[in-house]
Amino acid sequence: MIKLFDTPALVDALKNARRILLCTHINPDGDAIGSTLAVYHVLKKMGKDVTCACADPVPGKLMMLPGAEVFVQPDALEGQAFDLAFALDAADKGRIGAVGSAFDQAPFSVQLDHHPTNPLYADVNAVDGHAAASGCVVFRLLTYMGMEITLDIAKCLYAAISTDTGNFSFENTDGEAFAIVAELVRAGLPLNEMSRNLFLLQEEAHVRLLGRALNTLRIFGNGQCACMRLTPADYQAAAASGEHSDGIVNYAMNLWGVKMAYLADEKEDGMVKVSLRALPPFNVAKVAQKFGGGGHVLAAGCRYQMKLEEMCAALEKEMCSQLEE
Ligand SMILES: [Mn+2]
Repeated sequence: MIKLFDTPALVDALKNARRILLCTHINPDGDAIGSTLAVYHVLKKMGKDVTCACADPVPGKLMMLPGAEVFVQPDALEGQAFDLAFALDAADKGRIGAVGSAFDQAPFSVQLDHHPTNPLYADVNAVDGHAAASGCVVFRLLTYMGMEITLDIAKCLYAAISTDTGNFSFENTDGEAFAIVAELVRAGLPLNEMSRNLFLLQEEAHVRLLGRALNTLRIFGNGQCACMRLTPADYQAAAASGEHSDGIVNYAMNLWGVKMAYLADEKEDGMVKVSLRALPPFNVAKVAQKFGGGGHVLAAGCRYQMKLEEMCAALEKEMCSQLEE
């Protein structure tokens, strides 16, 4: 296990402080909330006065984590003084958003993170750009401190590590991630219940919207491309809003033989929001760029003003030209 250069200094800072502000990044994910809450439980056990803050609310599916209800938003920090500010999973200071002023006002700051681009913005920095999740670095910290992995901590660290590794399927999933989860299971982690909550349960509006999209599924490019579309009428019929389309494009992408896929989502203002996916050697960032968008080679998107029919035809022309290359 990698020993962090700054771990002893981080532990000293925690021991010496009485009032501690824990914070994490905007639009928090499982690693952000899970890592922060794991540290929260440890510090409470040490008798510290701890406040957890985030610029955005905790997402609904993470509210089942023990302690999730203690998070406050930045306005609740006004007039409060802290001895120490501790940021978790925030790749740079801008990522903590409106909690930044409270972070700056603390006389001493520490951070723990796993983003390789982290500029080491705190007084003490426990950063390992090779770790699969901030939750892995938190686990090392607790091991170093000799802290017991309680059931609450196990649940929080599982949420952190499982979400940042795409439920142990992304390229970053390493031996350490599995070794830590083995420890969490030994600590009593209810694996089936936790993974069902995090990865299977969906809102009704999402499933109804998916049903509408699946009805439009079309294959083209000799079976190598697939697409689906959504219109404002679909959102209305499904009682859905924008975030309910997350992940729908994958149903087109995950068909046997398909190499590129898109979801074209017509909006009320006449713009079409497009999500694109690909397998190597194809490049959907190039397709998105033609329409003012961008992203990664294998996952990209754009928003473009065009009639839905014409937009689909234009996208398909670009995708088919890659098949011929
Ligand atoms: Mn992370």
